[in-house]
Amino acid sequence: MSIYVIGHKSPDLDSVAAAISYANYKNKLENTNIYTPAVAGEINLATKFALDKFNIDKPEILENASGKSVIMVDHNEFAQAACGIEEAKIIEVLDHHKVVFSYSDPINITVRAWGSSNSIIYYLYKEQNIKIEKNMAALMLSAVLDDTVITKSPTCTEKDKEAITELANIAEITDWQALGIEIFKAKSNIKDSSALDIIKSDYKDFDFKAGKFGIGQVETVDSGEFEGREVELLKEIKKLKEDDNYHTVILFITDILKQGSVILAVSDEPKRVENALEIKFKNNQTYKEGLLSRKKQVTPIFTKEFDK
Ligand SMILES: [Mn+2]
Repeated sequence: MSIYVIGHKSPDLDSVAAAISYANYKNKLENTNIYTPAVAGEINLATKFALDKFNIDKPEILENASGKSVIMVDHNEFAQAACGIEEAKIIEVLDHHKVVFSYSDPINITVRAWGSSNSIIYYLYKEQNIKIEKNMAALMLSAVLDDTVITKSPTCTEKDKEAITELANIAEITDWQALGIEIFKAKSNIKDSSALDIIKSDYKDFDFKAGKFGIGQVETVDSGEFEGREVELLKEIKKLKEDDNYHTVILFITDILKQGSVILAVSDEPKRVENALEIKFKNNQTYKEGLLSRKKQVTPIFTKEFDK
């Protein structure tokens, strides 16, 4: 019997790396091999880059979690989890997002308000004195760099910075900033990506009282790659909204060097979205200086406005 360790749908690098590193940790801790990393969908460009670079296998895709034993990592909302999660046996949760989790059985839940799931997992390895292989450390480091936007994100904590320094040591990577830039360059390489791939590369559903929200974010070091694709992206956003009955679908194209986001949105209540984010749309798009983090600067505001 396998226990699947799995991150959220539209998996990002932290989510996939957490599945791999936490399964490895649990297997070593319990001297077993029942913990199997899995992904809830196709991996994105940053994830592919890191897995290829550090020679780590892509986890299998778990199409349906129904009837399976599962550890949820890097998420705790059923709206973001693999299909069939309602009928899965949940063993454990490890995460760094706002908690909306509720379950019928007592289980272990590890949540820290840190910048990356892999920072938490790193501290567990350390606490238990479990050796981290060089390539595993490099993958975990990549995930922390990605989730904390190379420490520039407002979500980055001292714990994340410590994890970065120590993981870089173990991985024998002297210039972790350069690795971070490489990861974000891989993400910006979207020439061959369809509009839907771009929207879904880091995309989360939220079930608010006002309705279902889909919030996508692309972080780039070269927003020029996205210029001229706004119309095509908006067309896909509109289609997604209609097909899946969303209240709002919104995409943030965040330039981490310019420190701001282009925002594309289609909503049942665009005025409320404008007021909440203190923006003004023109043809369903706008730019917001200083907006970098979905988790810190968007989700709390939307929860307050649309989940009351
Ligand atoms: Mn994460």
